[in-house]
Amino acid sequence: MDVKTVEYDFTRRGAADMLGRAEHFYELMSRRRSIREFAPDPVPAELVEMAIRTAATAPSGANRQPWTFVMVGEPAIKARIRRAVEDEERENYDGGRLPNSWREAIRPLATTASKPYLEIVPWIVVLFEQRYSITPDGDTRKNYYVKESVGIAAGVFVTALHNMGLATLTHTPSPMAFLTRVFDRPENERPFALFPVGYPAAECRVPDIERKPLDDVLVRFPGGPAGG
Ligand code: IYR
Repeated sequence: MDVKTVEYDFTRRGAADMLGRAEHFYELMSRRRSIREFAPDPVPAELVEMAIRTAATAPSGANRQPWTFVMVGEPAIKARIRRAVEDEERENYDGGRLPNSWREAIRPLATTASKPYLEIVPWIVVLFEQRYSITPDGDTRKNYYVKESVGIAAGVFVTALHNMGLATLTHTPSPMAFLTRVFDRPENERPFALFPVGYPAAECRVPDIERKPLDDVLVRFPGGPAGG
């Protein structure tokens, strides 16, 4: 094989260190919430860039890294996004486009078509998936497991923001095709999700919802005593 390799720079830790780090990280992540009430306070661009840099470390099919992050701080564009999102969401909520079962499912979140935070937040990050790549010669090249790859990058992004003390909302305004036009993105890209990024408003409240207990999300196979 003529594939070039380099040594993997990996730290092997002791058991107590591992458990301590695992518990600390769980405590941190279990406090993360999606929020819909943001403070207008500015956030240095550098912090959002670090979160994007971190997100872009995600694994991806054939290492194609099939993602593009667009970062918006310009008030006029944020206002345009808010208008377009609210127009679509009014169709969903008030125009009857949301099926009743879906409406029921999101009722505990108390969401409405009104999205003022899209203008209040210092940044909006729009994540695009690259359905295929375009080479410098203009040829197209297939990407692999695009949704899975971009989904993992989105998870790392949300985690990086929370770890540095910022908050976000994973938002998939529906439909989101307008984002391709707003940012003049090429034909190979599709919007994947939109993330308002900032600090929570001082009076920020979140729905009183809970995470499933471990035993509801974990199947041990074969079964038997926990930790066995
Ligand atoms: N897109 C709408 C509705 C909505 C859908 C889901 I799934 C949610 O978890 C929350 C809301 C909106 O953004 O309001």
